[in-house]
Amino acid sequence: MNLVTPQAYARSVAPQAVTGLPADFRWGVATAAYQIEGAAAEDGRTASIWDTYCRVPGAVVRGENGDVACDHYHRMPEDVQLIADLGVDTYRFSLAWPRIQPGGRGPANQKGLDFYKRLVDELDAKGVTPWITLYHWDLPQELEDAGGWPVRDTAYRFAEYARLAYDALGDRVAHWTTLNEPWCSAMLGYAYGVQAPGRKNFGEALHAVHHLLLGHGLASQYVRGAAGGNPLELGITLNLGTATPETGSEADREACRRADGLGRRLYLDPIVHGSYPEDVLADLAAADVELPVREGDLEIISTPLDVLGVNFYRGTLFSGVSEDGSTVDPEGRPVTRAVPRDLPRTAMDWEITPDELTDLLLGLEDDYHLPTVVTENGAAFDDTVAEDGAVHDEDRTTYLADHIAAVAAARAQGADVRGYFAWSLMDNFEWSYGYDKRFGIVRVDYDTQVRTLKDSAKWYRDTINLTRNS
Ligand code: IFM
Repeated sequence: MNLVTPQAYARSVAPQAVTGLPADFRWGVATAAYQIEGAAAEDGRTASIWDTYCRVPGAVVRGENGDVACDHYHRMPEDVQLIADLGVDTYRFSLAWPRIQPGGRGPANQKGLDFYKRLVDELDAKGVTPWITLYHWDLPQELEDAGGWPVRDTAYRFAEYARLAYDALGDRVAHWTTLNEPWCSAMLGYAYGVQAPGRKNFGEALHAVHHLLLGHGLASQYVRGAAGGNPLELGITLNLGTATPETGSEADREACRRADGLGRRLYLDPIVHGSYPEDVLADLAAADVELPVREGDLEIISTPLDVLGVNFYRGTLFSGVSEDGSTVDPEGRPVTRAVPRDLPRTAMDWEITPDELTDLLLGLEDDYHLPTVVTENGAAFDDTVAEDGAVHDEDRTTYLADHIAAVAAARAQGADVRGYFAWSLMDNFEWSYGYDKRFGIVRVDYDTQVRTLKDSAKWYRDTINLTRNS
């Protein structure tokens, strides 16, 4: 197959190319604690499942880890200045649970809280709105040792940690996201074993799904109650894609139903409608898996939300038939096969499908009627540094421009999309890929920790400026 290379994909895009977004559209950049902070053993922080997983031989490219990462813990004021210089309204970051509540139990660690208080102070001083994610994958190792997300108690531990965080920062921060991408925590971490904690058990992964959602609901209940009259925008962020059938055949349509069921509806139906999708429960029952739902759980999980965070990277074409023509796999399970398309790809080998972001946002509007913010979108490309130190990442600029245009198109057709956050502010620790994949609009030289605005960052800054003043 002749797959289009990033070089062929890139084109020169002017900031004026983005039209149709209102002056009050929310613009942001996003990061996550373990990916940027470093200072892994400082000021009382204890190990998370990622600190442990990174030490498993072969788990992470080149055996890398987040011990130092972008050293953001020590360079935070300089990084906030960088964010302010980009002209964004909002900075989305996550709190490190093992920094705030070492070991996942007991009282708050004041030094951990103080770091985030200083961060919020810096953001306030620069006029940038903080948007907190409570959990971006760094479960305290002690809680994993006690069973991790497949165990019900972890949901209650998460709610307790949310209480500590909200009590410390809730009077100054209005935007709270409970979980980032629970599908990844559950499926990549517990079913496929390619992310921390690296288990491979489908049944346990599905128990993790329910307990993540329960933790989300319990934390949401607390935050809603504690907010009182304080301004609050509460949400959850999901990684979502679209599932397109390769043909109109029953098998391909069924494959899409299954993929959409396990990837999107399994999370959004209980959160928004208060029930798990019947067809997914039936598929799970056929695989001998039952969700550990107890009376009252679904009421907790469906605690009202103000906003849905959407992380979009790609859509997928699905077939219900394997390459050898079978509709079942060797274990007798129905085939759900991603079919590669002749499309441009990023350095992650992910297809670039901006039109499917429009489709996704319109589908969410139809099915769930929630205001949305694209809380992550961006791309890794193999950047090169020019002789003068600049990074001419036309491919990334093209990617951002096409996806922002896709958001504008969705809005024009009725989707209530209120913001867009670029992933990521700066190059960082890309989980199992280590430092190999660079998603930043700002380059990080990991030897010197020097930050350099890539051309995409300058384009983003100018685009925001133009949109705001249009
Ligand atoms: O880097 C990750 C992020 O932590 C979660 N969403 C996807 C990004 C790119 O893989």
